[in-house]
Amino acid sequence: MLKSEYLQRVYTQVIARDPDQREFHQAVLEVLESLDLIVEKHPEYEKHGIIEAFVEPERVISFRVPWVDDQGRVRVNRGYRIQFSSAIGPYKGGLRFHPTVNLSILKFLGFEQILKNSLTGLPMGGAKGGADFDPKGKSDNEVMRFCQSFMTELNRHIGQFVDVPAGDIGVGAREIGYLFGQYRRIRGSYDAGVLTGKGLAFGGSLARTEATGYGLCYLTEEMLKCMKNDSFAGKTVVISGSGNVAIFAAEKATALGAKVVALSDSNGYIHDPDGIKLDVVKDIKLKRRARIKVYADEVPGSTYADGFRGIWNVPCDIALPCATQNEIDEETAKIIVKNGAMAVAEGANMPCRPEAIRVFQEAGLLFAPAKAANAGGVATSGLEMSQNSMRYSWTFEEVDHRLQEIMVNIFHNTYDASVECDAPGDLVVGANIAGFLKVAGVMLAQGLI
Ligand code: NDP
Ligand code: 2IT
Repeated sequence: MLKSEYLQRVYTQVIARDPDQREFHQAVLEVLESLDLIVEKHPEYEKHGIIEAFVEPERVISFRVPWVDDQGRVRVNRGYRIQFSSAIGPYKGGLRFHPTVNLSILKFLGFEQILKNSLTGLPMGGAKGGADFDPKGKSDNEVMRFCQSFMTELNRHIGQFVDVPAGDIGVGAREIGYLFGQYRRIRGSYDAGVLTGKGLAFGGSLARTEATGYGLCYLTEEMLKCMKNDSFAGKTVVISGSGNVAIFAAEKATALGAKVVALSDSNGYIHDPDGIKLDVVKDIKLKRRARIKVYADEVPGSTYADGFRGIWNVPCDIALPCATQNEIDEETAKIIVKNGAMAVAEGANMPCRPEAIRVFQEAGLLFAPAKAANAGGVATSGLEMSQNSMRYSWTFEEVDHRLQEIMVNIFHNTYDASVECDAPGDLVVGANIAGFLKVAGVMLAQGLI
């Protein structure tokens, strides 16, 4: 139950409107619990209906995506784009292609994206989209035909000043290339800034591929330094997932002196007590698009076990969940604590259930929430948009340096906000409030209501 009668009323209405959207309810409740600490000081929010508007997407687009498989059969998937908030800039956020995609998941992701993008300090609104299409086991040609069909519908809703999609689960450089090609053909215009995560030869930014994982480690390093006078050096790290975010988080954690000993995919996990060999992982996952299990076949001394949750039985100092939402529940969190971890930072979006976060915080672990910790990806997307507008490219070092600055600033703004609302060190509260105050201020200033 929320303390504020106003916030409780808004939350009750969110549930009544869409009773089945559990992930969305979860994301909204977490933010409203944080706002409960400040809402009394801001009667203007209720007067102007700010919270009611904030939890309702500006636009929800749903469409049919027909495509032809390699056997010549017509398949039909469902595509979406949730344009959640354009208060502080054009809608911005990734596209997810995964069989579990539905409105609840995309609304939670779009909602969190508003606050995450606000924290970056760059002018980007919040959005998310995708389809219940499973790229696994599909040929390149099938993926291409799917992307072309998806963009044939999506193109009318996006643009560099309107809505700028990027990648997420199941959408990487290959998919963005096909999507951009179709956009360009349909529109007859080279609008590089309409998508981010593009190939380097057609307007992509150096360091965008690495950005989410690197950014996660930059923020975590700053958190360790400022809150525990410590660092990654000499620490044992476990990272779930083995996709874009996980691989580059492992690369940066290793560069900062840590030893990464486990990675996973949706089938199981690998454990390499000597430290994961990233060149092998990159070859398996990025080049061969094979399963993580192959690592244990090829690297002596490493082991594979079925079941992706088992990875959290591997003891670590720092846990970086980088796979998907709600993979760490209360019981799993207790195992991580019992095994002696000191910090958890979310590379994935909402990988920890609320009860798990409580377990970490009550046990005194440092906890960095996704909105702050994984904002480096979208921040670098913002830098890609800047470079596209200038028709110019920065070097890897320039982009990486800006990314580091942004992540350090996000940590401090988040930490300071937690102190200001009497929850010092609670970065969940800090990220929600620091992100929200800016968006709410703009909604009031623009008179959206
Ligand atoms: P990828 O598609 O590159 O990799 C996803 C990884 O997570 C794979 O190892 C995949 O395993 C695993 N995974 C996906 N779904 C599930 C599931 N239901 N259960 C168990 N494992 C699963 O995606 P990203 O690395 O880009 O994304 C990972 C997370 O990071 C997501 O939460 C995403 O929203 C978030 N994120 C991504 C950003 C980006 O820039 N890409 C930016 C900020 C956050 P398998 O191969 O078996 O499916
Ligand atoms: O969740 C995320 O922040 C992303 N998938 C990246 C979005 C983006 O627009 O770069």
